[in-house]
Amino acid sequence: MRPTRRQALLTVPAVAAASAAAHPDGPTPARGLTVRMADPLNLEGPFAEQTATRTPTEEFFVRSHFAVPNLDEATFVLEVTGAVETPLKLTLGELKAVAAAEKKEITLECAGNGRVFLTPATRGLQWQFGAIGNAEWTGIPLAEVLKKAKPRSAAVEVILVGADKGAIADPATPGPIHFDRSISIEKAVQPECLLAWGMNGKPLTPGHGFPLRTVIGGYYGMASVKWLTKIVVTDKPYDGFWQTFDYSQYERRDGGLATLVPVGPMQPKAQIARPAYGGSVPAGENVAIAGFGWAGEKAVGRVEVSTDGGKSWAAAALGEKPAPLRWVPWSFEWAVPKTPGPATLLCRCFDAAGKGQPEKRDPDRRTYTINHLIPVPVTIT
Ligand SMILES: Nc1nc2c(c(=O)[nH]1)N[C@H]1C(S)=C(S)[C@@H](COP(=O)(O)O)O[C@H]1N2
Ligand SMILES: [Mo]
Repeated sequence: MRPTRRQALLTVPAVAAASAAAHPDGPTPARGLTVRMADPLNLEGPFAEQTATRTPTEEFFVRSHFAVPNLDEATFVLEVTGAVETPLKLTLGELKAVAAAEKKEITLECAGNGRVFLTPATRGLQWQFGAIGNAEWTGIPLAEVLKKAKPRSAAVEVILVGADKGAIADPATPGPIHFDRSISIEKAVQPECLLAWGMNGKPLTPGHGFPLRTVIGGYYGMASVKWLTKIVVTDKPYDGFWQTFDYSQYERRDGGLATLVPVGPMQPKAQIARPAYGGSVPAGENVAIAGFGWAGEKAVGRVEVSTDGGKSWAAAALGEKPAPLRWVPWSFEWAVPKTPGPATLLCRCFDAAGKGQPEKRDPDRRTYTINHLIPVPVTIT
């Protein structure tokens, strides 16, 4: 039986419901992930238990539209084709020799993170707070491979194609299609766009894209294509399934007409990890409210907390020096009132340029880019 919306929301992610064998990335970790979909396996990370800045790989959310493709490192080839002077076919060894390996800490947030909080309820995976994680990725800049392939002067976009594929019923696809996404050539040559084979110092796990994926820093997760086997440089914008039917929003009004645009840059957002959503706090004591804030391509400027449902706000203390592309931990010491009863906590993030979060949900964003303020109910006991 499907849990109700309310149950799904209040479920504490203790131990995954899937058997250990069903986990593509080894034994189910003790701290547990929540299964948002069993087949293909989609897992939500235990955000309420996230304490370190780096998310351990076994607690990192998994978002896959199709079954994990079975790729062999020994026979793996990355093809670079389309509007380039020099089409390439690179083995993993050849790819690694293109440039010096780099390590970059980058936060990935699924564009649907927080979807369970949308009213009315929408279709799509009902993520709460845990479709986000921060890892150290090892790879080379996508720019280095593009430089080698020499994009033609007319090139405008780079399509990143995954090896996974399947047919979708609604809206129907013309048979099985791959997962793919395009990004502009301007974004593709930025240093935060990696072809990565390592995650947290180890080879990618099957669920996270073994043996090669892209990590497109500052963009929502859908751009970070896993199981990357093909790069197509194009001289016109791509209108593939994953940026028209899916992962698009009404961002523009061209001549007053609502115009769909592919979802792109991660927006400023902060989330409360502790106290947990729906949890309780002891009356009259000091309690740490703690969480993470991020701002995509920009660094976090500040995070603020409200313990009175948004009437008043105070600055949270940042646990680290903020930097672009990765989240920053924050905390706030709350003197909990002496009277038992319900309380509503809120947090909000501003990027270094002062851009904050919208108070209310903007329906133009369909079911993506969810960064309006989300009240966290707690009970003072
Ligand atoms: N090939 C492929 N790449 C993909 C996906 C996919 O289904 N197939 N899902 C995307 C989405 S929507 C997200 S949010 C991220 C999640 O990365 P993760 O599973 O490593 O956390 O992968 C992206 N890359
Ligand atoms: Mo996603």
